[in-house]
Amino acid sequence: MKQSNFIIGFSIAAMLFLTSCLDKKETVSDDAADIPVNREMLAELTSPPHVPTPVGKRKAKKLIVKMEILEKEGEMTDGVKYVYWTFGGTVPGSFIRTRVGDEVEFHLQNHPDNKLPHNIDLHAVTGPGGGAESSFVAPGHEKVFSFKTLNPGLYVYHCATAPVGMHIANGMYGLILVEPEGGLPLVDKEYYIMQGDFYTKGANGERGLQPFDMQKAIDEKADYVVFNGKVGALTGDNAITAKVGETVRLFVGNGGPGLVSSFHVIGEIFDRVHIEGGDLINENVQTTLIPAGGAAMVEFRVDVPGTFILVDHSIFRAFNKGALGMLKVEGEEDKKIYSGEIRDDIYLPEGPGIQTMPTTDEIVASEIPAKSFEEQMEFGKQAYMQTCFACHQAEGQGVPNAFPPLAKSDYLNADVDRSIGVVLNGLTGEITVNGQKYNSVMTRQTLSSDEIANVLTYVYNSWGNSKKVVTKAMVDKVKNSK
Ligand code: HEC
Ligand SMILES: [Cu+2]
Repeated sequence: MKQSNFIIGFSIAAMLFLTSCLDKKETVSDDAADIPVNREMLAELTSPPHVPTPVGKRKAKKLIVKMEILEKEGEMTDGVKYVYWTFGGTVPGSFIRTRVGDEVEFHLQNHPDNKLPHNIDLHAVTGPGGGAESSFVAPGHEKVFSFKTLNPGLYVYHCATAPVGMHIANGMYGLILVEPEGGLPLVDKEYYIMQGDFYTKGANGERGLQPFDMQKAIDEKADYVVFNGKVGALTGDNAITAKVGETVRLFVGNGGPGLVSSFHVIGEIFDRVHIEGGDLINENVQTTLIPAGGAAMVEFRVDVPGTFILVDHSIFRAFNKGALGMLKVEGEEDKKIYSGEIRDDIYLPEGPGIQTMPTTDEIVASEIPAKSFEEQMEFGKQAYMQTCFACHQAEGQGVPNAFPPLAKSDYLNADVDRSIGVVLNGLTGEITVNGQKYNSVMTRQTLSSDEIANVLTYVYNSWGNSKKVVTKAMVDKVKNSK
């Protein structure tokens, strides 16, 4: 009896001792208030997708941040204009990089040409409104306030002027990083990416200057969901890059205003994720959830070359609303890690097994050649909806900066044999379609000569194209000419 009392007493004491130790650890942020600052420094601010130099071992400082608000017209996607409200002239706004214990003197400048007052709420601030109450600034004015960075992490900042949702929807958000003492571990490449949803009077793709649509925003029916403020901000020539063997850190935020992001990189696994931008690290992650008004630090090593597609895995947003970016990795292939296509076999479930069929010459049993133009169109449409639709879209309109249009395509219409070749063999490298450059990959389509004739006849006789008829003989001629 006595002994067990003693044991209980002892373990309670031990627990108290342990918890008081844990308490110590968790009050790190209070200690940060006492970190002394020496000297002043003007903060380096960068536009997305770039980030300022790491803080490394530098001591805490009085860090002067000068952030200018600009209301300016930009392009949401080809032919679609939008008036963005910005911190620093970009969406997302300039990246701010600090370390724990810095005393940030924030200068918020509202350009005299702007029409509206704005302010800033930084989630890294401990204080009323995250700074919003002290920073409300009219056009042609500058407000100054100061705060000490107490908690390390990656934080969102945004405008909080009424109607708050509208200011955020127009692009008023960005990221501020507070590095821990000694800095984050160094990596080879760092990039800044932020998702946002946009609501326009016209439907997705409707041309001209599109005003903000409050009702759609309230209903959370986004016309555009994009990375870095516009469709294609991170694709083609704007893709972020790395070399095989390098480590990459993405500072990913979500401005919202309405939607959460299921952030994923096709063909990569995140080695480490600072969940919600905080201290907790999860490893070996496929998709990380980034709340509206939240962030994550995502780290991985790139092991093989190729184009890796960044998406919001709420996948219609990626392929139909713009939430698609690219990471282009150059370097040596490693067939151990990824083989590439080894064989293309025909699989016949009723047959004796898998038969090797190196090319598409042979005709799949079920296929019957079309007897008339109408039948070619009908079969062609079926083939289109099964194979081409996913990339080139229902009306052949394509996806800006990713998949070229087939509708009214000058590239398609200029040369039938070349187009047959594209479907037969696939296509890589830079091409120009209707004045826009594409530099991507179309894989070889496994279709028979008849199917290729039908699908191209359908494409040529749809969406304002040149109405050519493609026959099996024409396809075979191209096939045998190489
Ligand atoms: C996996 C996505 C994908 C699929 C499926 C696909 N394509 Fe493509 N296609 C592309 C890409 C990407 C390019 C541009 C390649 C480049 O940049 O070199 C392209 C280019 C083309 C071009 C030349 C450029 C133009 O716009 O005129 C034609 C013609 C074409 N595809 C036809 C087809 C047809 C017909 C099908 C269906 C049988 C098809 N594609 C299926 C992705 C795809
Ligand atoms: Cu604002």
